[in-house]
Amino acid sequence: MAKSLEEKFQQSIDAEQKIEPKDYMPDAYRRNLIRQIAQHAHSEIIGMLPEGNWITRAPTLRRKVALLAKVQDEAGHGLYLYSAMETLGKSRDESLQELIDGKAKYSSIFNYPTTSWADIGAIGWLVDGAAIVNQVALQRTSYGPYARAMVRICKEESFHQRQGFEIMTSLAKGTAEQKEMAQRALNKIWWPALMMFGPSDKDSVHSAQSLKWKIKRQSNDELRQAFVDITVPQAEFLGLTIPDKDLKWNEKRGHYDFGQINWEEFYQVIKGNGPCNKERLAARRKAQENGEWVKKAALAYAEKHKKQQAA
Ligand code: FAQ
Repeated sequence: MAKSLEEKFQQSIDAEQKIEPKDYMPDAYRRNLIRQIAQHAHSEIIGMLPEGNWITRAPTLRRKVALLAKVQDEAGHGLYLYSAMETLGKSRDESLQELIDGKAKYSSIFNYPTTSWADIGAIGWLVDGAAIVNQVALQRTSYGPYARAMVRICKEESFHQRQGFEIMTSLAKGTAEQKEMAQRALNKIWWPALMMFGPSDKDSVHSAQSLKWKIKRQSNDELRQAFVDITVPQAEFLGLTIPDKDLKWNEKRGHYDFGQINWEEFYQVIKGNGPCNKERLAARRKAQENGEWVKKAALAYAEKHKKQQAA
């Protein structure tokens, strides 16, 4: 009996062949990818805000240049991701509108405030560190344009992580007050960083199908565990304490055991009730309004250029 299109599609996925924009794909695969890539792109753009807040207050010119470059890279990541999403037929304008209307999600982590310079170090170390663990796996995602965007993004994220870890090293090896700042930042960002990997596997809505389609290559809990295992020795190197009394090496499992995540907090944040959700969306809305004239001018110029080429 002839194989259905869906069966052939799954066969290509199982054979590790990349799906490209013009290939057949089930509608649900397309919708799921658009959802995940858009959420990812929005995270990059909203993610510029907490760190952007500290560019003018970076303690040295060297720190300022590095932070400026990092925040600019995040805009670039947003751009690659929106472009990958557009190959699936969803326009960037429509997707951005959903973000500023509060209908689209972006990573929960960016709804926490950055109140000290140490928070900038902890974001680079932990947030970019978590992003790398997730995104290294996504380099092997089944959709070609998303996988290729990830390769480039991972290279840049690794610079970001080192930038943060270097800030944390300076603070942790500095005065008692500086070490205390670093510890407070770790206390604040540790649990929200673990939440970045999404709900536990038993509560994840999309994981089973996404893993079957190889959109995701590892489950939320597997990635979270990998992040904990990588990060604990880094905290030890810094002489800082991870704020989890249940954290301990489990010889039998070959992994660290860790405490319960506050899922109530996670769901409140993704529902829009985190400490900075309203502020983040207001900032995006303002940027959209202020940039409208630039967009119009650029589009008018492109149109004029097209007419001249055609004449
Ligand atoms: N925050 O069924 P699942 C960065 C939602 S890195 C908010 O498990 P899925 C770099 C999820 O969308 C951060 N919402 O979902 C950077 C779904 O809701 P929906 C971005 C979350 O997709 C660093 C519902 O919960 N990275 O930005 C979160 O299979 C520094 C059920 O969850 C990515 O997006 C959350 N933490 O797994 C930038 C990576 N977790 O859509 C600036 C790509 C879950 O049905 C500065 N994304 N939800 O309404 C992924 O790998 C996946 O989408 C997961 C979630 C793992 C995030």
